[in-house]
Order: sequence, then structure tokens, then C-alpha cells
Amino acid sequence: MSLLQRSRSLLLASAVAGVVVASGFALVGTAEAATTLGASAAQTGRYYGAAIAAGRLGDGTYTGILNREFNSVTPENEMKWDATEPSQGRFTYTNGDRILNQGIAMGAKVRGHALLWHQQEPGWAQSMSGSALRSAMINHVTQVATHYKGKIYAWDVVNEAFADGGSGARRDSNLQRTGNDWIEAAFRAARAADPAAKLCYNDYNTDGVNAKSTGIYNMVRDFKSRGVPIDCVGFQSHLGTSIAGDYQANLQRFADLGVDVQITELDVAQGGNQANIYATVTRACLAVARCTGITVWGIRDSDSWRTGENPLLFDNSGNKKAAYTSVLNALNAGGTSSPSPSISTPPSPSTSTSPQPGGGCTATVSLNSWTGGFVASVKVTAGAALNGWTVTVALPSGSTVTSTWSATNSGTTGSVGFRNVSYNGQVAAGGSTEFGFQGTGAGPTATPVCTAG
Ligand code: G2I
Repeated sequence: MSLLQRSRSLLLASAVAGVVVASGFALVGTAEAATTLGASAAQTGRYYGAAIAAGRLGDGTYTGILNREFNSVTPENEMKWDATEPSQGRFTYTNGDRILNQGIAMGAKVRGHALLWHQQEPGWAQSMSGSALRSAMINHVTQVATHYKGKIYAWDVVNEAFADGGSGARRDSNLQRTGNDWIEAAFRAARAADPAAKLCYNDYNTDGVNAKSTGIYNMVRDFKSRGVPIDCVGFQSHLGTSIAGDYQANLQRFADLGVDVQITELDVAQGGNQANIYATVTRACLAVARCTGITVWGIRDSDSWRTGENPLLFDNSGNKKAAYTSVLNALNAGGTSSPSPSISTPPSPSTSTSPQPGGGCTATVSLNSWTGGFVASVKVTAGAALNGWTVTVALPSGSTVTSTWSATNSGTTGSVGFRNVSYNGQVAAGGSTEFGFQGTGAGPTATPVCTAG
């Protein structure tokens, strides 16, 4: 890296650290054009992900694009109810774990999809109802979220529970017939099982202000007012040849409720507008500070569930399409920085180190606290490229670290050091990685210290 490139990266890292502390978010222009989707999205603190299939991981063209372009993965089918609990109480995680391990190997975020959905219920659950189904459903959420505890960035806890059309009402299903509180019961079970995962509601045909998205909006507002643990809303965005004019405004109204928003299953019918629609979605996410990332639902057109519609960013041979270039250009044009959002409202305090001379590293902490406990998410940002890092956190007296993910800790009380693990020690100049820990007592309030090496 030239001196000029390095000083640009340092400037960017300092600028990002500065605005996070000062105001939560601000406009960030990218210092230099990144050449992959993930790297470009990361410049504004976002991810760019793909849904992937375990059965395709042996395909070198597929994994070549995956490893090169994306910094988040979602299992297309492998973590669904029929895949993970094919018979009641017998859990199979082989393929889900393959997706998880692929994500870990890439240093990518892993989105969990989906704990509960009226489709892809295993046969045994399809024939259940009432309290038996309710307890089977809660057990499913608890078991799967516990298996993946600490590894999942965000779970689609409930998928597609609202009806299409103008009613804005819940969709009928055997899950819905167990009682209208089934969704909040699922979110509470997921939070108890994995307090660090962001918990999302995910749906389609919500790409603008309409009756369905408004029904969901009202549910999220109700959940936030009653303290039901919900952190994010996923907008699948399976799009045709046009896009609602209020796509961005719709994302923003959800963000204004105090949740993150994510584009979770993006694909766009090929036609004259494909590249433009992809760019419009990208710009909308970049313009909404709490839009934390975008996932496309597959890699090559031939990997898509929309056979014959060629809705993705790479053609059947793995070549970049015009839509790819329009997304990359839109990402490189920058947007609001996406702060590491907290999962409590009002936003919990963040602390930060100052950028260190010599291009070391900085750390920011985002806290979710409750009486007697906390979850801390820590973002480590490199000045110059890092080959290993340690973050030292001072815990208030009486607080104890009870679990840590994506780092190893020395000690559990007082001054606690968190060291990188094998897959996240190397961080490119200006890049960042995250780890987290959970504890009892009060969370840290003092400034963490990041040390390179
Ligand atoms: O339907 C598109 C998406 C809508 N939102 C929720 C997503 O989970 C959903 O994804 C699709 C997958 O892309 C398909 O791959 O969900 C379908 C139903 O689970 C998936 O299709 C299934 C087929 O129905 C099965 O027959 C097949 O065994 O894919 C399975 C694995 O190839």
C-alpha cells in the first residue's frame, strides 16, 4: 500500500470513529473506490451478503465469487424448521453448520433464516395445533437459537406472518391459530436463547407504504411500546420490473420506530430496469442510517429460485452483469454511516478510543443493558492493517463476563483483555471486525483500549 493510500485509509477510519461518537451517524464519502460489494458496503459500516446453499459449496466458480464479493451469508434453506427438526425433538444441524462455517471462514456475518415460517414446517408440525404446537414451536426456537448462540448476527425469528392484500392483518396458519401472541412468544424465546443476536421480523411485498407493510409497522410499534424484544425488520424485496417510489421512505419509517432495517432477499426480474432498480435499492439503504445491510437471494442467475427470470448480479457463468456494476457504483458513492446499532431504546451510550498515532486500532462499544446484565458488541477498526489485536475493557466492580464470542478473554472481572481469534485477527487498513461479550452486573462505561499486534 502506498503512503498516500495509507493516509487516506487512516483519514477515513478517524472520520468514521469521530462521527460515531459525536452524533451516531453522518454522511460518509468513501475515500477510495472499493472493488467488491462487501468491501464497498463496509466503508459505510454495512454488509453486502448473499443467500447460499450448502449443496453448491463444492462449486469453485460459486465459492470464488462468494469469497471475493460478500461479507454476509444467509442459508437459503438449511436453517429452516423442516431442515433442522425433521422429526420432533430430533435436531439436524449438519447443513446449517456448513453455512455457518463458510461464513466464519470468510469473516462474514451470518444471518439466521428462519426460525418460524408457516411454509417449510416439517410434516409432524403441520399436523399439530393448539398448545401442543405452541410448545413445539417455542422448543424449536429455543433449541435452534441455542445451538447457534453467539454465532448469528441476526435471526429471522418469524417469516411472512402477514397476509397479502389490503387487510393489513395476520395470515392464517396453524401457528397463528395457536393465538395472536405467537410472534411475541417466539421473539422472547429467541432473546432468552441468544441475547446477542439481533431479532428480526421478515416479510415480502413490503417494498413501500402499503396495507401489508403498515400492518407490520403497527406490530413493531406495539412490540417496542410493550418491550417485546425486536431489533430489526427484514424487507425481502423480491422485485419485478418497477419499484415503489416510497421504498426509502418506508424503510425510514420503520427505522424511526427504533429498529434496524435490512434488505434480506433481494432479487429483481431482468428487464430494462434491472440495473436501475438494484441501484435504487442500494441508494435507499445507504440513505437510511439504520439500514445495516443488503442480502441478494443467490449468486448467479442459475442459482436463483426464480427460474428463467435472471434476477441476480452474476450470469450463469459467473460473470458480473450490468446490475452488479450499478450496485458497486452506488455503494462506492457512499451514504450515511451505519453505526453499530444498539438493541435497546433509547440508544445506549457508546464509548470510543481516539485514533492512535502509528495507525493502531480503535474500538467502539455498543451496549444492551438490563437490570443485572448486559450484552456488549465491540467494533474494532484498523488504522493500518492489523495482524492481531487486543481490546482491554474496564468493567465496573461487581460485573463479570459470562460468555464471549469472536474473541477470547483473559479474566472475567476488572480489567478484561479480549484477544482476536484465528479468523478475525487480520483486518485490512480502515476495515473493521466485531466481537462481543455478555455479562452479569453493569456493562462497561469506561473507554476501551485497542492495541495492535
Ligand atoms: O420463495 C422465495 C423465498 C421467500 N422468502 C423466504 C425464503 O426462504 C424463500 O426461499 C425459498 C428458497 O429460495 C427455495 O430454494 O424457499 C423455498 C421454500 O423453502 C425454497 O425452495 C425449496 C423447494 O420448495 C424444495 O422443494 C427444495 O427441496 O428448496 C428446497 C431445496 O432446494
